[in-house]
Amino acid sequence: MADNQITQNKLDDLIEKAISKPLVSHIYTADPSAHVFNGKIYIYPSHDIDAGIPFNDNGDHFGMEDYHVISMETITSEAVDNGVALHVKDVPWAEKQMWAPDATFKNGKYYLVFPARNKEGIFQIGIAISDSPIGPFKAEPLPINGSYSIDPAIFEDEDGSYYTYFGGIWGGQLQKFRNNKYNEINELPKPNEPALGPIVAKMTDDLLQFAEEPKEIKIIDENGELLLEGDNERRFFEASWMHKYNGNYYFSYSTGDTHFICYAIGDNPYGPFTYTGRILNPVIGWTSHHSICEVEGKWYLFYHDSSLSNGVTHLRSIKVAEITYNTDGTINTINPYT
Ligand code: FUB
Repeated sequence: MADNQITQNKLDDLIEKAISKPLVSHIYTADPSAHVFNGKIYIYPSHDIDAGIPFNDNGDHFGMEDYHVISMETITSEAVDNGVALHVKDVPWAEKQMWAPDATFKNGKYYLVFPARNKEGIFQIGIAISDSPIGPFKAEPLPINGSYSIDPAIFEDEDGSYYTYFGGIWGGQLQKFRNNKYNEINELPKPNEPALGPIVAKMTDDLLQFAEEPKEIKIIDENGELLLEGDNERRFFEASWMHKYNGNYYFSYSTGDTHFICYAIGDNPYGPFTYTGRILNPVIGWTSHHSICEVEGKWYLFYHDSSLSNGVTHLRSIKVAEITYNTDGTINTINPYT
């Protein structure tokens, strides 16, 4: 939704009709990655602040500096802010812009995976470790070798393998990379060319490095053709997430400039994934970002909007809504303002 084009009356009406309230309202939060650890819900969001940087297409106004972990005893419980879990000043390789993180658990340790710009202004992805799901997390001295771009989502498959999905175009810099190599002259494909795909890499056993060369994921249409760059209501923009439902792999993502959360289904973690539909219609605010998590046998979409800040696009709030599946495995689209 083009937040700067909406009238105040329309905004008030949408806020009134919102299907969910912000989970926390004392700070701004976004990009929620939700997990259940030991029977309790933990949400790993970005922590939005007003860094005083003017709005641009590069997302420079998203000047976040730290992460807070939000926890909930149950899906209807009060959401608790557990304080600063990691600050950019404690990440040796990072300079700024602590964007959308995720977390996972293995062998008694919790791993926060997060993007930030390095001292040369290039986004990379780092790991920080804690004994507790709420941190504090200690950052590794260097980013993951060969990592780039934004929005990492780490997925544990049923065989115990872990995969990190990542990437985002425009401010997320994915268009500067081809075959995992940076070149300043690279730009987005033309509208009639295949869109850039998200990237996936299996992780090493210690979850600190990629175990393989990252691979570009194919998102195809119903005829098996790659989605085109001009197909911006369906093509990948940012905000990767992976979940498994009834044995199928659901890759979900944001279409960015058209503001949908969509999904595509495959039969293995690498794809190809066939575009299937929309999970979430546009929210108040430019960005849309989500995670999908099963809690006590029901499935939930964690997402954000800018209702609490009255439409300020970089001051967002995390929310949750139940998602439902049809018998054919399709997901019913959520309209965030009924
Ligand atoms: O929060 C900063 C950026 O906005 C994220 O990395 C994107 O997914 C979008 O939500």
